[in-house]
Amino acid sequence: TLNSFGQVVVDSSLLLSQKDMQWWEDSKFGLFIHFGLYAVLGEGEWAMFNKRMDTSEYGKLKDSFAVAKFSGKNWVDVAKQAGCKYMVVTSRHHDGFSLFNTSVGDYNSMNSPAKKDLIKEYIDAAHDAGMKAGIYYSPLDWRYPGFFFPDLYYSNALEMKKQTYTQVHELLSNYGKIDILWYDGGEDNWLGFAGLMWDGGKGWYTRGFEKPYTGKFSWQPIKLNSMVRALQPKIVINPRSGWMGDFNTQEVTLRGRESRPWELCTNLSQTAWGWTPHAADRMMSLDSCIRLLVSVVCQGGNLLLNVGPKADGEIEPAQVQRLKEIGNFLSIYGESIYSTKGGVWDEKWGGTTFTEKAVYVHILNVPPEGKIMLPSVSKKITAAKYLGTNVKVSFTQSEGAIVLNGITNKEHKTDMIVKLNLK
Ligand code: FUL
Repeated sequence: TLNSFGQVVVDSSLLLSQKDMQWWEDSKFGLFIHFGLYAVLGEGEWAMFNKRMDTSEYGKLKDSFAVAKFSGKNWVDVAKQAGCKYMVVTSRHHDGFSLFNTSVGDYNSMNSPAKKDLIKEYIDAAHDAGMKAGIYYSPLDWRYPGFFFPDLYYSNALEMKKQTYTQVHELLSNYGKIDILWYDGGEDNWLGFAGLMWDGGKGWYTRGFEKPYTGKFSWQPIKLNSMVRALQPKIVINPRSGWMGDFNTQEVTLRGRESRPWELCTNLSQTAWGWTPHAADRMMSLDSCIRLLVSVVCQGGNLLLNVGPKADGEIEPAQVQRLKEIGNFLSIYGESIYSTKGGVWDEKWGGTTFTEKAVYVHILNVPPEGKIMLPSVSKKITAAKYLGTNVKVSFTQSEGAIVLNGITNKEHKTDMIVKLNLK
């Protein structure tokens, strides 16, 4: 259960039960939304850091944050049309600007021309639509010089930590039921991060690999998440607070099957998580989206696909269109995705998903001899057809194996799905 930084606190006492995780595991597909001041600049959500902007310079973006086209309902509608069963929206990224009504300072959307609590509008709309609602929150805040060096900048470290406890408390108290808490940048080992570190505008430091930080300025992730469980007992928590969380995250690169629930997050546009002017030009094709979703689900994971709305709060029509196309695929073939378990996976041709009643063979590449061999199942196969058609597929079932024959690319689609009915 190592995270991408190599370490998380492994402690299973706060974990949700399998039963309480079931809806999340069945969901398979979620919509991630990165929105904040960075959308105004259009250079990605890391712009403040990448351009070495200090808070007063970057903070000016607040005056243009008007979100004239923002509609929480619209975001939720887009997710629904995409076939997503849950959403995760940034309430505050590493730049420290909050999209909600908070008692911590005035660096938030209430004090911008937007004059609204975007998180409230989003959560209300999600509740109305029966969409599972998740919140992304970054404990890490670039506004605090020395964020990488809590042992050198005590007061900043303490303030940042206090802010995290207060804001997480607000987010989980003020909006009713929250289904997912998606931390980011709260791994407890910033001191172990190698390379060049920005000290909030005061200068740059180089640090080598060191041990994870567990000193007194640590977030104390067990304590933090005990508070979370007390406020929202059934909330699904990711591992980026420094505690292992209820599932593992993979980011952008698909690493494949894991021994516990897992989710791949990636971006529809191959630019940045926050909006850029090139976002629509660099979107994944529909084929790539479907292949990715199928690859993830055959290996037992969830896909959390991101879009970054424009500064005015609108998700670009071209991106909405692509999401709808995915939704269209799911409206026809969803039974082979939702509420299934991951089966076999073979880079060469594809993989399987299964339920009690069926095995779904996802053929992403037609094999040369038109033949696919699968490990056998204890139940009897009563029929084999291309999903959504009446076209039969010839097969044999023996004790050792299932063999599908005569698979051709005649009717090749991105994902040819053969449904094997089980009895
Ligand atoms: C990363 C962040 O640094 C990115 O900006 C983005 O939010 C991604 C989902 O997680 O760690």
